[in-house]
Amino acid sequence: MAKTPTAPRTASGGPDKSSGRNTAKPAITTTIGAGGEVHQAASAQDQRLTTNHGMPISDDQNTLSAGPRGPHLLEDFVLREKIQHFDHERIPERIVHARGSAAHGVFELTESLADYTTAKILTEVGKQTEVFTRFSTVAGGAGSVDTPRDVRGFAVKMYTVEGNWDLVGNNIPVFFIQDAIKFPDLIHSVKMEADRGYPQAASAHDTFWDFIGLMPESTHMIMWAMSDRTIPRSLRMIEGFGVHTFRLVNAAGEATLVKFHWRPKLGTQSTCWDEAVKIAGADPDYHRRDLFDAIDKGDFPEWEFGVQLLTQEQADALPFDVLDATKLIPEELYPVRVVGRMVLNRNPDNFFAETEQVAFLPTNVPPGIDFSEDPLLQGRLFSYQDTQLSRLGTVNFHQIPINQPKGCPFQNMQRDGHMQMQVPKGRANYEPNSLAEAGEDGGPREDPKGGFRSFQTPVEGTKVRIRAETFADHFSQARLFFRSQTDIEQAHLASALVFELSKVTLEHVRLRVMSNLLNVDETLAGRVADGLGMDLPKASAPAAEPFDMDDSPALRIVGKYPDTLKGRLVGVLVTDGADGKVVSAVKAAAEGQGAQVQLIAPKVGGVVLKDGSKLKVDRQLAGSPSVLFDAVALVLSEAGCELLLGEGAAVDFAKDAFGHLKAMGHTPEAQPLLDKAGVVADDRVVLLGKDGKAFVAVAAGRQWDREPKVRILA
Ligand code: HDE
Repeated sequence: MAKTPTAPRTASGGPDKSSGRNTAKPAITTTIGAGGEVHQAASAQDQRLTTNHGMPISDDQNTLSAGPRGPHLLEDFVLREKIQHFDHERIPERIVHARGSAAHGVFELTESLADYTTAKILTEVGKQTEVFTRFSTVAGGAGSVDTPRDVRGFAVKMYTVEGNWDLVGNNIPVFFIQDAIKFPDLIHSVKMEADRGYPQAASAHDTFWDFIGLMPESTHMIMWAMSDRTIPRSLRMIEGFGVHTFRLVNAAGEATLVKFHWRPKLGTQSTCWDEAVKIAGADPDYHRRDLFDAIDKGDFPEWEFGVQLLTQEQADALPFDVLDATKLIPEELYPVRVVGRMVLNRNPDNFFAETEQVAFLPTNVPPGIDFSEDPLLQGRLFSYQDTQLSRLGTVNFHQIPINQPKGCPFQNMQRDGHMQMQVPKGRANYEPNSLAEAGEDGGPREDPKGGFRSFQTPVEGTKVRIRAETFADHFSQARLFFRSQTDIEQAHLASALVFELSKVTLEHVRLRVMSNLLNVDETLAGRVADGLGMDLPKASAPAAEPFDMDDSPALRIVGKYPDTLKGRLVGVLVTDGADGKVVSAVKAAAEGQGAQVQLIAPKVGGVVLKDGSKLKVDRQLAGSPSVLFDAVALVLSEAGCELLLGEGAAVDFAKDAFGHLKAMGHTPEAQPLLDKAGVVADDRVVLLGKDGKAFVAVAAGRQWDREPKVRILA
């Protein structure tokens, strides 16, 4: 039986960040071993460096050699162990979702779903359940950048009292394909091309669009993938969706169909495409850093947890099949009922041990939650367990601390295997057994009542390889998505298509994609064709005639997010001779609205203000382009501005802030720089007053009507 794993703690009770390092002042470290035994390291003696087998090391700087200038000796087990361990540090990265960032937190239920499910996590209001949530990009490798145009994974492991519940979702509620058997093809097509090994983390290339054009079922997801959803501002600002239809099963054995949703309290927010591209160079770890920093500062990201519930009869009455993962259920038809919340409040102590080794399994559901027959989900139920075996290398991956159930014990008759960490006692490794009759421990037993039971769906059929006819409509919901967007979002979506297809070198591939787009919306197809400078082909023949649905405003981002600076970063560019009062006023005003503020100067050592005092700054200008901030203020002196006119990084700072539609506050002395950068005053370009109020009043959000002045959209 496993004991609850406990993170190493210092004597003061906080996570011990220095554990295992040679610190000047040794901490008292308490750890609980796999067998439950408590280890305490209290003295400097116990802080000493040892081999993996506990032998104290006298010299970690010099290899054992035959004389000071002689060859190394094979007997140096200290060197061999260290180098050999290092040689084996890497494990295979995930085939998809390789690049991820994660955090610990809690889930709390706010409304009981006891009428629908027996799962305790969904019935015990107020109970806090530990969670570990990993966000990811899909296509890029583990070392790729954070801001490609890509779907984001949103995987939550909830350590419930009835076993782990892994809700392994994405930030988009639908998927590219309907049947799991197409997944390897989809992923091969989007990853770097097989012969040339590029592009990394980008869908804008031949093979991806070739596959997409030939798979019209992907069209709805393509609408989402080309929308601003795939260039998020922050992982704290993305939605999460379980994607598939699942079942909730209540005490009477009745099932209700359910879709799961996570909604960020900060709203769903995005970057501009040009901004995302530039962030990739300026800070490849943009999202990872943002999440880590926010949690580190105590600014904990939070999501609402919601469900869409419907009976089988209600599902049958819909004009699409709820088992088809390329379809969503419009919230206007079945509203999202918010029944809980998740707060991420602790960064991982170790990236590899936790973020890399966490293994999500869609098969992890507590009793009372069950799968549907969605053919994509059915395939996933096999794939995840399987992939962990090659990634983590053993059937015992569930014993890795981050994967162990924390809310309850795990115990069964499975034994041995690579990396067995437990020491099971006794000889009851089979069942049934009658060892208890002789006074021995007979081990755990099945629980026919409380244990997991599959919902008894009646099933009958002929063995076939066939796609259900109810899956044939590939375009109606793509149309719904496009037509439900605001003008700004439609323009971004069309421009994204133009950008991606412009990177496609095979003309017939572009034409085929456009022939599918014609079935979505003729104006969209026309705008894309125009942007590409190509004639429109004939529409492809749809497998089922698309139909119009009522717009779903819930599918928009623009206009929906809260008008707040909370969770946002404001950059203040200062020069020598600047007015310190203005700097302080802007900082106080922005912080008062919940923003973080960073000061930037031409030199990291800081600036000398107008009154002769020295001001420390956080960043140096060349390494801090405005793409890293949500709004910027330029507090320049006349001489400082004069100097910056000859500094490309300063001109770009202003030009990009304007081009990315951000709020800009400035002192009158900054005007020459704004002029050089092509900044034209509008509602979000304001003079900085003594109190910073005018600036913070406009600092949240973007000046959308500026966009047509700075770029040509499709
Ligand atoms: Fe995954 N997916 N997937 N996927 N997926 C993996 O599992 C797979 C799908 C998702 O942070 C892999 O542990 C198949 C849909 C996330 O560790 C692998 C199919 C959705 C993560 C795998 C799908 C997802 C993965 C790779 C088609 C949204 C990252 C490493 C049937 C609902 C989890 C791993 C993390 C990871 C297979 C489709 C989400 C290979 C076969 C649909 C968030 O098992």
